[in-house]
Amino acid sequence: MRFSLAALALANAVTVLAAPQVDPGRFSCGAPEPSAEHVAISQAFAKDEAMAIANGTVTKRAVTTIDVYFHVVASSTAASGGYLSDALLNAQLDALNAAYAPHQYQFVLKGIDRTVNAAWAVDGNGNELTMKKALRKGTYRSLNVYYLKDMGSNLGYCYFPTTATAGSTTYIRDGCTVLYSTVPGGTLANYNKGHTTTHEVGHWLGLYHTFQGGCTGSGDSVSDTPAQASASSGCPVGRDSCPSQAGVDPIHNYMDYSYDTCYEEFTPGQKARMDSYWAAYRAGK
Ligand SMILES: *[C@@H]1O[C@H](CO)[C@@H](O)[C@H](O)[C@H]1NC(C)=O
Ligand SMILES: [Ca+2]
Ligand SMILES: [Zn+2]
Repeated sequence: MRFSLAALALANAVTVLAAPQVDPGRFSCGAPEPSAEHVAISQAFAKDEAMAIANGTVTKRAVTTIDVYFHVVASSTAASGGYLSDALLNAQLDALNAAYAPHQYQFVLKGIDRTVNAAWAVDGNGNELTMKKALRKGTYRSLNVYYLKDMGSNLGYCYFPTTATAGSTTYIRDGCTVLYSTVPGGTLANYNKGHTTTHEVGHWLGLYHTFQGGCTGSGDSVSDTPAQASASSGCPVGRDSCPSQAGVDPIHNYMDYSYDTCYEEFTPGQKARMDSYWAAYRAGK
């Protein structure tokens, strides 16, 4: 599909261009720009979602349970090499579940594996597919998260749901890659409560950034997230980057770029969108 190829090209472009250090003052996500085709799918979903939100169907849905595999890809067995402990990974799972529980999503940890590989532990040097081929588990409805020692200037990236034949590049690539130090208790100040993973999993479930598309047009294709000109940084309460549009910036939304302590919510519209993508692309796979 064109989307997969575009995503692949963009993801490569992002990682190749990534600078060799993280700016601790700034969240940066390397998820690919959604293709026009993907945006069209989101907009087609929006019509049915509006009705389902209005008539209360969305909140009455059963809990969706998602199997999770955490893959630790470290440069050494030292904590500073990215070798995350079970305690830290369990805290990460708890943070993820706390964020998604109000929206009837539950993540069940099915496995943890750890690999010491200095090349794989650095994102953006052409090893992504080889690493994932070796480590990916479950099916297209299973969430695979790879915690790497070095992500360049990104804190994480993830792939949107799409049509993926088992064994294809799109399928193997599917999942989220996250900087190890963002887990709860991790060393990255302001981003160490586990919500980089929450944000990336939002992409995995079909959500775009709240600032997608800026102030005009369909934005993130979700009607109850106010339009936003650009990513927020920190926790700028009252920021109103699209003054001619309704609402202040959704700085507390997990799909903005705020500090972990600033993040609070997904909206009903985002919950409905995740359900739409889940039903169409991942459920039953
Ligand atoms: C609510 O809306 C959804 C989505 O359009 C629809 O499938 C469902 O039948 C509606 N339920 C009721 C009770 O109206
Ligand atoms: Ca919106
Ligand atoms: Zn993102």
